[in-house]
Amino acid sequence: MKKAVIAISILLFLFIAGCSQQQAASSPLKLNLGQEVTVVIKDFKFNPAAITVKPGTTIVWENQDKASHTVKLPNWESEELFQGSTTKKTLTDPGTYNYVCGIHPSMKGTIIVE
Ligand SMILES: [Cu+2]
Repeated sequence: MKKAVIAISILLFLFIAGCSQQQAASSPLKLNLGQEVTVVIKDFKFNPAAITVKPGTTIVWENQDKASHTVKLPNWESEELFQGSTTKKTLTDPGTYNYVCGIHPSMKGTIIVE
């Protein structure tokens, strides 16, 4: 009886160890959920213009200009941001995201998700 309990315990341990290893292998990326990075829009510039973040980071853009701006990524555009307003976007897929202001396309920024 005691041997059976020990055998079951060992099997259970191996099973759990196997499961957690499999999980680690299938999700190599650690998401940075809840983390925020702020980009200030001022004098018709994104500041900082280029940032590198971990997957799951939320980017917050804050417009301090009197002029309105937007944040236009390849697959998403914010609504018009008036002075003092913010918008945010969470990026989970690794890659390089070049973006512009939809109203003033000469304003450029880059987010690298690695
Ligand atoms: Cu603009």
